[in-house]
Amino acid sequence: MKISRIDHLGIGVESIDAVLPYFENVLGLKCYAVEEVADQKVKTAFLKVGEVKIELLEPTSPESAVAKWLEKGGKGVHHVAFAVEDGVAEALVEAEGKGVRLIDKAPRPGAEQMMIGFLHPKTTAGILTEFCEPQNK
Ligand code: CMX
Repeated sequence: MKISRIDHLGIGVESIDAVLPYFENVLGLKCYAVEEVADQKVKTAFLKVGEVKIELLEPTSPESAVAKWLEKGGKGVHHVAFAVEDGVAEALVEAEGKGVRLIDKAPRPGAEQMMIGFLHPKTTAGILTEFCEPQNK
């Protein structure tokens, strides 16, 4: 696989509205998009730091992976997303071939018209890891 950069850091929060003033008024970052990702049961808000994005993640259902993570005491960075140049599907196959446990066997739609796929944190140094690429390359 060819990872070109960190695309974004996913940060899990109970409420985007409650934490946005910290990111905007203290850090001086600007929220440029808010989007609900029904497939992942989250509302997202994006801010840019140079090339890297911060994705705030607020659960929209108690069934959301982020809701469960928050409920179990999760705080702060929820996942790290790497941009893969040669395709999420290919990267997932390669990772699985090297012994990594997949959460997603195939790419799924994510925010910002990206295709995404997750690796299980138990096999990725404890970091919930996402691969992503634009849907229409
Ligand atoms: N980072 C690191 N470890 C995590 C984690 C996270 N974000 N979420 C869960 N874990 C760990 C737990 O601590 C637990 O470890 P222990 O067994 O040592 O306690 C282990 O993973 C299993 O966790 P669990 O609480 O039993 O939860 P589940 O197995 O039900 O789900 C996971 C865990 C990662 C499979 C699930 O959260 C998932 O499928 N995530 C991928 C999808 C996702 O996160 N979507 C939201 C973002 C979408 C977006 O960005 O658009």
